[in-house]
Amino acid sequence: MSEITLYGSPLSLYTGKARSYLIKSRLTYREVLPNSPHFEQTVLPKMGGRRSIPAIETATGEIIRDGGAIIDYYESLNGNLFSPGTAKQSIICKLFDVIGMEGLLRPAMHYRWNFDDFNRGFIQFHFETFAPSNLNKQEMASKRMNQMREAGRSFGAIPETFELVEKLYCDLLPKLNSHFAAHPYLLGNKPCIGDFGMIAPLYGHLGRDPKPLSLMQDRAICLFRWVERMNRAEADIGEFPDQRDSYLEEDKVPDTLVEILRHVAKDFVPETKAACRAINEWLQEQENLTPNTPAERGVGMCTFIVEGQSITALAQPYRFFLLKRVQDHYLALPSAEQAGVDGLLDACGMTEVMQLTLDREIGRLHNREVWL
Ligand SMILES: N[C@@H](CCC(=O)N[C@@H](CS)C(=O)NCC(=O)O)C(=O)O
Repeated sequence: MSEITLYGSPLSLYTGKARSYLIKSRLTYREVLPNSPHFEQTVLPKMGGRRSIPAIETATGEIIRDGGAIIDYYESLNGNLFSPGTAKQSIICKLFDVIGMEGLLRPAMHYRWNFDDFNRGFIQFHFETFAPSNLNKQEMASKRMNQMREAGRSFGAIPETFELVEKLYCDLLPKLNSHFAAHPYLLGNKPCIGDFGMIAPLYGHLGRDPKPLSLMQDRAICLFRWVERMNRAEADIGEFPDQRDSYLEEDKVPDTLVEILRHVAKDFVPETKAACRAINEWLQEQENLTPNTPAERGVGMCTFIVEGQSITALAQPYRFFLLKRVQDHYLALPSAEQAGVDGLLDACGMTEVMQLTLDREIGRLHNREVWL
């Protein structure tokens, strides 16, 4: 019998992160859709009132909801196997985790939901598989698909921004490709937490749905190879001369990553600033936000400018829950190491996000992110 049950779906963005981690850790698991009576009766009640995937059920029956929490759980058991220990690499690794989880939602949703001619049948098939056999699959799928289509709009992918979203993503592809032409993973020959964050948008949506998959295969072969590699237990680095299973030496962060981050910063930084402001304003208005109240996915909208274009998107507390981990890690570094990190973040155009904090902290309780 398998040790771990992963509740997820092949097309789910966040499941891709947890799955890849389980695969790379060589943990034995079986993946099932969250639609069984066992899921409804035993798993869901322990998910903190939020029906999201991924979630896992451990061999001892413990339920963990949230891709990041699943990885934290196994990283602490495995001696932080995929967390580099040096200053710059650990900061960059954690930053890529935030970007993967929160910073590429617009292209991920745009390339799924706004190319019906390419994607419709493929997406419909998967959404129908979520429906338990006693329910009307088509009806359930179309209701859920409409909700997700709307979620894409709430992340800022609307007709007015399509051109910009495509331009930013199409400019990102060759930068990612150049990196993965030189290195199998973000920080060398071994995946790190940042790779697991990035695989979330780059597998389930951008590396699997027909439209963006063809774009990736056409324009970014080495990026596509990384997507494959992230879903294989072995290192899968045959095309590289160096076969060692380790991070780059001497805390090296390749220039190709700096290039990627500089590009991502173009919308990640203004969006994070605007979301921070919006969430802090929202917090000020809350008179009765008692400790341990769940932090919902979005608390209102925020507007920001990217390359002269206005974008309005959901302000998501989860971004800051993850970002705080980068900030806390930085603050715990000796000052000499902080100075090195400062120079690197500056070169990446990411200095500002390190200073953006919410007025109230977020923690986790009973499988939910909560306001402390
Ligand atoms: N922070 C969560 C997000 C999970 C999430 O939003 N999953 C999507 C599918 S990819 C989902 O279940 N959405 C439904 C919902 O949130 O209600 C994680 O990292 O696991």
